Amino acid sequence: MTDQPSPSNEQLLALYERMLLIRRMEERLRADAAAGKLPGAVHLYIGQEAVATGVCAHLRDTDWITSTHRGHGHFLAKGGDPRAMMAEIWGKRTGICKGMGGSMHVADLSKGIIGANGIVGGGLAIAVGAAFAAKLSGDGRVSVAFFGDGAANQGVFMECLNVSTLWKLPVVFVCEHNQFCEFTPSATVTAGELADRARAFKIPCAVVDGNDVAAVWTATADAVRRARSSQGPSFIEARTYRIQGHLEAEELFLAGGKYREQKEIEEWRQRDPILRLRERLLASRICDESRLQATESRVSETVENAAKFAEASEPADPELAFDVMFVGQKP
Ligand SMILES: Cc1ncc(C[n+]2csc(CCOP(=O)(O)OP(=O)(O)O)c2C)c(N)n1
Repeated sequence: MTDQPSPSNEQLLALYERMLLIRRMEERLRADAAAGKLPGAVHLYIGQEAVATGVCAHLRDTDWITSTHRGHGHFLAKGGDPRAMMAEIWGKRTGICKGMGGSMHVADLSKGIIGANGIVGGGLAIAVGAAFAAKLSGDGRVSVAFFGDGAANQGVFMECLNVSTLWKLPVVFVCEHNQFCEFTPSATVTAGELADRARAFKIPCAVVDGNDVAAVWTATADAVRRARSSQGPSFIEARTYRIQGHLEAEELFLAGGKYREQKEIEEWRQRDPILRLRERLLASRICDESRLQATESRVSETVENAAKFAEASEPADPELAFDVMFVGQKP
């Protein structure tokens, strides 16, 4: 369709920088995890950066997102502070949740990031609740639920589609179909097309190449416009691929078992969303190599700064758990 909006050249450059930031932060975390420096599990988003970036480019600080156990990319795409996120993952008191949440619970209410979530499908109903609040207050806020293809098999997804349609809530469901639920290929546990589940409620759907940030951007422009103009929910299925393991050091869980072929991973590497945009920027002369190098240096500096900050910070205070989580339960 010709009348669909597409990102301007400047917007493409901004999308590139944000994707690169997510990638380089996670590469750093991958190295830190391998070196045994991180206190908990990390589920990396490498390969899926175009989804969070293309979607969040349309959101304001006052809009809400809910995320998953694979939430670093969503946090950064929504404008979360890289230093505070890194320190949180390191379990430090300077972390965005004072080191009480860790990788799977990064949240920043001031940026509308109402939580990554270790419960698969847990963010769906929270996003719908936030959309209900937005509708009641009539303040034009939009709520976005990021979730995986595995989460789409949870019953709560159907409840959310139902109530958000009925009440015309300003919510966008963004399903990141990255092909796997832990060590299980999605195709073996998922019947039919995911978008058909939303179509059954007459929710407008878009199935897009989740490794093409411009395609994600365009689909989201439409969905967010509908949400802001009180036209109810939308569903976007972004087809992508998880390049890293389900979590770092997954081989310890697999104990020699295998759930995918290396060849498949290599094929998807050829469709890397960042390299694809890089090639497009250069081929269409939107920028030259030197500008991309400047972007790379800026991003490296941010990552280095965040990593140093995290490493040098004080560990989280265990006593704080009784003030913020287990209130009144101190033994
Ligand atoms: C309610 C619940 N059931 C099971 C798990 C264990 N678990 C963690 S991640 C995961 C797979 C999730 O797959 P998907 O939603 O596709 O997200 P992806 O890991 O692919 O990003 C499972 C089953 C959990 N955390 N919560």
